[in-house]
Amino acid sequence: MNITFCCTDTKAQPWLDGLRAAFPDASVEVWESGAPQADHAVVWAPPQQFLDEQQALKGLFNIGAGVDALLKLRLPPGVKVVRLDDAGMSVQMAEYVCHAVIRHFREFDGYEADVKAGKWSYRKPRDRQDFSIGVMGLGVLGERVARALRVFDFPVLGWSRTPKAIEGVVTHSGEAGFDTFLSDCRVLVNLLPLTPDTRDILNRDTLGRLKPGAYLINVARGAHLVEADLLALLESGQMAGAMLDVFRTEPLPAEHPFWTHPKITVTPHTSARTLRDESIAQIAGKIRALEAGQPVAGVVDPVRGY
Ligand code: NDP
Ligand code: OXD
Repeated sequence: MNITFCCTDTKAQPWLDGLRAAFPDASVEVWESGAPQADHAVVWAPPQQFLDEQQALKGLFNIGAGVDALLKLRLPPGVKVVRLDDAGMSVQMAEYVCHAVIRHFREFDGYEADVKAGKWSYRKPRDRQDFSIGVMGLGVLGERVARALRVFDFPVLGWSRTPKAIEGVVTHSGEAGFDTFLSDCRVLVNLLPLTPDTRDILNRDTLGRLKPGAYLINVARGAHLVEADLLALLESGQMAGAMLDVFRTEPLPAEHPFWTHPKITVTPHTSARTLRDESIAQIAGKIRALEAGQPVAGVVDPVRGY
């Protein structure tokens, strides 16, 4: 078997070592132009040239959960695009979102500023029942996040394309459920995949339908958010703040207003990192299943876009 590795911004050697250990009889090499045809590829944001040259691929294994960068490309005929299923990401996402929610709810930024100014001050406890949190996207990551938030007794709502049942979470689905979902949220967490249906979904209209003083946590993709609309809603006081991990341009350009905005906290696309060992083990299992003609979890539907 021939496995090729083509991952932008990724140190190749540890991945090659792990994949070679999992498949001692296979050839596992970093892709270069003109390389022999491979059976499977392990990829992150590969160039179009890679796919144009590797037309015999059976499996294209993305080392992340989001496949938007991959689905923009022309794919080899019949190839299965396979995403990472959790592989240690959902617990990280739950940590990040719970941290963001609690930091905002408990006003820890304000306490930090007071302490820096040598001030011993109290803020009035907020009403938890008035802090309903809506999770957009109830897939592998969104469901874990919704369940984690319930542990702190916040009212939690969820929104997905098709109906879902999650204990303790009020769920809505599709276009029909979107308005009720939005109007019941004080905090909005975005965990949707980036597809033609979800691009720009966080905009002046949708964010404006949240409860007054709303807070946004975007951990999915930068292109979900119309950045100028968020700035306008923060300026008008309609929204209270945002914690953002993803941006339309990454790295976030030096002159971007988000860096220094007093109501925005930014992190560098780090809310749920790909964990190498877990990912190699998962991809190896999926390659074996595919080779054996068995069903493989996490196969992407290119028409649906995720
Ligand atoms: P999944 O594919 O498992 O889940 C996607 C969810 O979104 C599903 O519940 C799906 O509905 C819902 N959905 C899709 N389209 C629509 C729509 N048009 N309207 C309403 N709901 C919709 O994805 P994951 O949970 O694994 O990951 C989500 C995203 O998180 C990834 O695509 C990626 O972009 C981002 N991500 C970000 C990371 C970071 O570090 N910042 C790390 C990892 C992922 P249904 O259940 O009905 O299919
Ligand atoms: C992913 C990501 O999609 O890291 O996995 O953003």
